[in-house]
Amino acid sequence: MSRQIYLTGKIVPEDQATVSVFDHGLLYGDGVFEGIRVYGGKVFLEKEHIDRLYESALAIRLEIPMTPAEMTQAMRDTVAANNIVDGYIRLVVTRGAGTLGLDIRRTSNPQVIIIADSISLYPQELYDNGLQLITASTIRNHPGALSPRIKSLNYLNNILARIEGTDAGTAEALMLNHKGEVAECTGDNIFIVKNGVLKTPSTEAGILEGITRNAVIRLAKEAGIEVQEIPLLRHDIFVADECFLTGTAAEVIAVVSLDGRTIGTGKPGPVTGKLLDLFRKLTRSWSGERQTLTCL
Ligand code: PXG
Repeated sequence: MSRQIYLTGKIVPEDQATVSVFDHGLLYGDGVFEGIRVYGGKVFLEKEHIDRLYESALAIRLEIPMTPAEMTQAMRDTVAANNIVDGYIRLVVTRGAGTLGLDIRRTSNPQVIIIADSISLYPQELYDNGLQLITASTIRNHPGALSPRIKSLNYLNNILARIEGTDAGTAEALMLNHKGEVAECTGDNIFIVKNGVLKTPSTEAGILEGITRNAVIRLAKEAGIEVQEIPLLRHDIFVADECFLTGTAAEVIAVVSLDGRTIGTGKPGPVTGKLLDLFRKLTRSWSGERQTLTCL
């Protein structure tokens, strides 16, 4: 069956969901996006994703031509039109069609695209045994050049690092920031566990403030686990007891080696397992009563 796509005001079959070749989203990667999960027919952490989308847009001075409430409704309508129960939403807002120049004043009609589809996860084997990482030589964008906090359509920084991982045979790649500190992976945030304390880079490290990251931090605090958002070095990962990644697609997944060096026991650790369990409980109950996270 053909997918039904929301495109700037209406839901159309995918072969009719087309944008201009003059759209600056295509010409310059000038736009923003979100990747969101649907669990039990309900959009997961809907408000958090909508807020981040509008913040990303504000940061690039892109005016989204609809209110957050209208965007939320359009997203729900697209999920329903595609009968998605457990799946994935890709929300894209482009700058719109313009001239072959950079001037945003000569663009018009930002395009809002919402795709609701099934999702392909990492293979189960990686959840059972953990994944391996390499450190990419491509550093994360300098926050003063293009802030990693903006989820923009310009993902070449991440793609170049991901290629390095693929070449090395790993599913993800670690990116350092311009100071040589651990930033994040190409599409996932990173955590370590050391002596029972959960540690992850803060947003000052130049990372995307992941919504799964924030949910895991809150779940950890609720479970009485100490959480520190602090600068981390590769050294901290090498000597960690456990390491794991968080992301919309990955949820929570253990990392068992970095650059060929075994982390901890070389197997997914107990704190990672507990947090994955808590996260799965949260997502499984999403269509039911619990649709907020309390903040401690
Ligand atoms: N860092 C980066 C650079 C990301 O792009 C995350 C961390 C995790 O953030 P969330 O909010 O998802 O917990 C991301 C998210 C994809 C895809 O199709 C990538 C992301 C999200 C959804 C889909 O590769 N990246």
